[in-house]
Amino acid sequence: MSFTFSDEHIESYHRHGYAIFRQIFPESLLGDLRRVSDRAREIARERSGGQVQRLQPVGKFDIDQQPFIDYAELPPLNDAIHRLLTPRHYHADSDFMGILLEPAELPWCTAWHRDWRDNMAGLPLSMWDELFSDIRYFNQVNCALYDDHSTWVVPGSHLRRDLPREVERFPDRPIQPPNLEGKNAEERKRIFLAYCRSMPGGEQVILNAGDYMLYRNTLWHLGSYVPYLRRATLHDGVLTPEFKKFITDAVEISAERRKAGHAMENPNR
Ligand SMILES: O=C(O)CCC(=O)C(=O)O
Ligand SMILES: [Fe+2]
Repeated sequence: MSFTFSDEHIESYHRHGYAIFRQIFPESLLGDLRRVSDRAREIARERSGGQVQRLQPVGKFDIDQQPFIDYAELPPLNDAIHRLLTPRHYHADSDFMGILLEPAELPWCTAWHRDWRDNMAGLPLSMWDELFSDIRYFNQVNCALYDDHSTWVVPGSHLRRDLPREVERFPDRPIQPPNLEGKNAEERKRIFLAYCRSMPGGEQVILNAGDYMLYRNTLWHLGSYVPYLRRATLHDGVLTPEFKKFITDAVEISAERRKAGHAMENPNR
């Protein structure tokens, strides 16, 4: 059945920190987006090697932009975003939208993190902490062009700071990903799976091709990647003018403060 927006999407977003608009894409658009994502993969690997995680923003590269424009304009998607958030929220900003890709050679995963808090060295913690529950900020998208179960989340963690069991699991900053050094592909997969599962309350998100997941990036989450499952997942922000300014400022401020030797602050100390 094709997609229909309902109150359950709103409820899921606020309660769990994410909502999935299942099968919101027409087949033809999915095909066009897959075609340009092949080009994105080529460019990303040429520039950054086979283990590269993403190409971002896609608007900066020599790729046919028409499918991204069609994605940006898709009426049922814009309607769902506006009903779930507000009419001021918009997606597919060409300075931001990217594509997440599978690695060419070896499995790996990111560390468990909350975006802008645990993955931005140098950014003052207060910048994140003050805006943490403000719905104008921190809305993000993974939109799967192929089946994708790379992403893990701790549902509901966007509603609160860290629980004692999370502090106990990750007492230090920066949070380390699993150590995969010197391991073969099979061992890496096994080790990272244990790491994903070691987070209390962590759950793997299952997206099928054509599913659009909108989530609070203040959730605890991570990405886990294997070379044998093709991945092309649009990685987008649902922005407001305020959030766009935050992103620009945060990138600049963190770079300056890193240069000045500021380490990552520990929210639990
Ligand atoms: O690959 C994913 O789905 C998540 C990636 C992520 O959380 C990140 O790079 O900050
Ligand atoms: Fe993230």
